[in-house]
Amino acid sequence: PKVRRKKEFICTISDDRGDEATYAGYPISSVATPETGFGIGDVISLLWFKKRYPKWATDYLETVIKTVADHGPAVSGAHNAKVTARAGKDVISSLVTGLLTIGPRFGGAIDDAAKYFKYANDRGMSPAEFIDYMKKEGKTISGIGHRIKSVRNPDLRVSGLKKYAAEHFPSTPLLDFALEVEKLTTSKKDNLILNVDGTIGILMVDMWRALGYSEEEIDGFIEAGALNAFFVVGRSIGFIGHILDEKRLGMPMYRHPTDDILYNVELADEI
Ligand code: Q5B
Repeated sequence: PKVRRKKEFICTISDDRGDEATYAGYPISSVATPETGFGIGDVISLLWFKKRYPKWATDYLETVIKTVADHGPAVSGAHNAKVTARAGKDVISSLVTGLLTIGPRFGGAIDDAAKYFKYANDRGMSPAEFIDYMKKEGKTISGIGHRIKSVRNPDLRVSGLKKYAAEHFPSTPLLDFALEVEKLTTSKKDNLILNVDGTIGILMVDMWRALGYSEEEIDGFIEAGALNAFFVVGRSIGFIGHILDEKRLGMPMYRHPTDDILYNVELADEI
């Protein structure tokens, strides 16, 4: 009998063995040129989720990418990327230092927002019970809160995403739940709004449910980190912009002013 050689790698998303490589079965030429009607949302749905999504869903993916592309030079990641570029490093090194700041507080709360809001909603918790549950767990609510945005200074990116969903999604039950949670959190503190990370993650769950995915499949996407990946792809565009800006401006090496640092050093004890 024939014995198949054990393969070291398995690939289920693309194939480069023919004349032309394919994305989930679609030849690149049928995806890449404008006249074929595929956008970057289609490329993502093919390569990340191995499905061709309807236009309302790929347009949502593209809306997310465009929405998170940049939020100015002051945010954690852009700051890191700028400082690194000014230390004379190349685009890739500078980009990576920016990306490494994406995490639970900055830009990387999307997966956990989807996870915890979905968890609460799946179990029929009320908004108040959810807030209580997170408090008991000793966790801040991912997707809630913003450093500068608040009820009085609303985040228009969030308004844009909500408007898109209202006009194009079949329904938004998880967003509706999150907005009830937001009513309670903002009644305690003005800046505890449903933020851009939270809105993206929660609407992604609503999108996947409307597309017919099972709860297990959606949980799998969240556990794999697929949602934060949207922030990574989108914000890379902005970080690269800031890095090129530094190089264009020929900015010198950055050193933080010492008068902005509280030096509080005591003589170390001897052991
Ligand atoms: N408190 C975002 O906090 C921030 C609470 C909370 C319960 C919460 C904070 C937070 C969850 C993570 C999250 C995504 C760190 C944010 C983004 C992209 C961005 C960024 C940009 C872009 C802001 C003060 C008091 C404390 C806290 C309580 C705060 N958040 N309680 N659940 N979620 N959120 N991140 O203002 O009693 O005084 O001790 O961690 O979703 O990253 O533009 O900047 O596009 O680049 O610094 O938009 O909300 O306040 O942390 O000192 O908290 O509020 O327990 O209570 P702040 P903190 P107390 S979007």
